[in-house]
Parts: sequence; C-alpha cells; structure tokens
Amino acid sequence: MKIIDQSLLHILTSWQQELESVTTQQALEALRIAYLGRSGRINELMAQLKTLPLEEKRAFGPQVQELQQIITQSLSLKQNELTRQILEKELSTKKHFDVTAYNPSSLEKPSGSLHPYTHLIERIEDIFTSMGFSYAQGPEVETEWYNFEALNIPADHPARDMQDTFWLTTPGLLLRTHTSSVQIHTMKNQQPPLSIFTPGRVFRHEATDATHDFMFMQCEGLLIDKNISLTHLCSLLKVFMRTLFEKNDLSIRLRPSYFPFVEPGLEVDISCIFCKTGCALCKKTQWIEMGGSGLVHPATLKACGIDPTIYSGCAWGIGIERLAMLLYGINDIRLFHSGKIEFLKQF
Ligand code: FA5
Repeated sequence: MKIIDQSLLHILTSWQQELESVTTQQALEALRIAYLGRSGRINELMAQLKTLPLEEKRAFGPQVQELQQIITQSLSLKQNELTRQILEKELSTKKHFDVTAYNPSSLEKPSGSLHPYTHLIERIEDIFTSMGFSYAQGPEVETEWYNFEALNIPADHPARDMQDTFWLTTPGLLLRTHTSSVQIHTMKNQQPPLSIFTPGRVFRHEATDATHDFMFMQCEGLLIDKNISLTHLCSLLKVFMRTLFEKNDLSIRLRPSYFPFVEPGLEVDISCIFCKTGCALCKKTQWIEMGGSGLVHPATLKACGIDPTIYSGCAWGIGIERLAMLLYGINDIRLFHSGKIEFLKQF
C-alpha cells in the first residue's frame, strides 16, 4: 500500500508542476491527453488496478478516483484562467472597444417582436401607397376647430355628443376624437388633386369593453379631385378590404348614416370573412361593420379653401383594432394596450 501511495503522490506532484508551467491552450490540451487521455497516466493506473488482488483493489481504487478528480478540477480552473488571460490581453491591446460589435452570445437572448399595430399599419401602408395614396399625419392634441368646426360640427351641434371628448385644461384644446381632423390639415395645406391615408391614435371618453377602448386607432382615407363620386369610394374600399383580407369574393355594403362632414354619410360593412350564412362574429347578419364614410360635405371643402363647385371628394374612417381583431383573431381590444408579453410574443 505504501508503494502505491507514493506512486500516486508522485503523479500528482508532476501534474501540478507541469500544469503550473502551462501558458497556452494547446499546451494545456497536450497535458490533459497525457494524464486523462485514453493512454494517459490515469488510465494506466486503472489498468494496473485490474491486476491487483481484491484487498489492494479496494484501497487503491478510491485513491485513483480521487487523483482523477483533483486533476480534472485543477484542469478546468487552469482553462478558465487561461481564457481570462487571453481576453484581458486582447482588451488591453484594443484602444477602441466597439460595444455595438456582433456578439454571438446575444443570439441566445430572447428577441422582441413587432406590435400587431405595426404589422397592420405596414400592410395598410403597402395597399394605399400601391394605389397612389400618400401617408399623412396630424397632431393628437387638436383645436376645437380642426376636430369639430371645420368638419361642419359647430359648438351647439348635437353631433358633438356622438364622440365623447377629453378636453384639456387649456380652453379650446382637446385630444382628437377621430382622424378626420387630419383631412382638414391636409386640405388646408395642399391644393387638389390629393389622396391621403392617415393611420393614427384617437381618444374618446368612453367606458371600455371587449370591442371599445378609450384610446384606439383609426385610418382615415381622403380623395379630392374633380368628379369624385360614390363609385370611387366604393371601389377604393373594395380593393382595400379584398387585398387586406386576401379574399377576392369579399363584398362591401354601404348603409345610410350621418356624419356632418360628409353628404351622403355612409356606414361601411364588409361581408363576414368567416361565414356565408351567419355566425357569432357577424351576429348572424353576414355583415361586419368597419367604419364611416361618404362624400366630403361642401361646407368642409369651403372651410379649407377648396371650391366645392370645382372639386368633390370621398372620405372614410376605419377602426384599426377592429381590422386587426378580425385578421389576427384577437378577442379583446384592451389587449392592444395591455403590454402583456404573452400576447405580444405571438406577433
Ligand atoms: C368616425 O370617427 C368618423 N370620423 C369616420 C368617418 C370618416 C366618417 C370619414 C365619414 C367620413 P365612428 O365614430 O363611427 O366614425 O368611428 C369609426 C370607426 O372607429 C368605428 O367604425 C370603429 O371601427 C372605430 N371605433 C369607434 N369607437 C371606437 C372605440 N371606442 N373603440 C374602438 N374602436 C372604435
């Protein structure tokens, strides 16, 4: 037993000495093979172990195992130390460290995803720009004039009650209740012919439920030129809806409605995209309501300095969440602003 102990001690000492003198990864790998490799010193001891009588085997076996453990552990410590030394050397030689440089380990980190709004607005943008429309934007904090008066809704008009308003403490200022205000900005700043689409956030002082929120998005469309008629409105909406829902047999239905800034005013419905005979989503009607539309009222054209005897126009305003809910199968509008990762991860 004594001889065996000494032989192990001798191996351990020589391992430690050789390990200390190692300065490169290659030298460390060579040392590992010499001790832990198939024909290394530990395996030699294992072979020797097999030839010993049982009693010596019992005493010698655990010692060989312990030696193997010590060697393995010190090897891994040395490996870490060498990696650290190499990195430190690299960093010290680099004067300018590029924090934006590609880092392969970043691939393992979870990545974010686009909000469904972004997906849908990009699709809307593709469709309208392909039809020659331009993207237009307006402020979310509006004056009473842009949100109501220029749209033929004076202060005492009962239509003001159709959209419950968040008024700001500064008199005359409010959070816009619809994107129709962007029509006014555009018509005041540009001469016809003009064709715009205006996705944007709007606000209404309303109780929320699965299909109504106090903050939501609309996309307005406006086309002003000579001789614009309901035919233009109808075909633009049809092309838009068919392309968006990728359904060539989708139909559009226009129902009489009232919006003071259009005459006639029309509600836009699309044929149910899920059924042909009536389902829970279309409430057995086979039609789904999408927004308001109509031919721009002469009073609105006049308010913006456009001569209604020369020009006419059509306009529409559609709820973006309602489109997204249909397209992506979302059953509660409040999810859009919930910030829930589980919801957002799906897009
Ligand atoms: C309007 O806002 C008009 N400005 C639309 C318009 C534009 C008419 C141009 C004529 C010409 P309305 O209040 O119906 O209309 O809203 C339009 C769409 O916005 C609705 O059909 C619906 O899709 C969406 N919407 C309205 N209220 C809410 C709400 N509280 N939550 C979510 N979406 C809503």
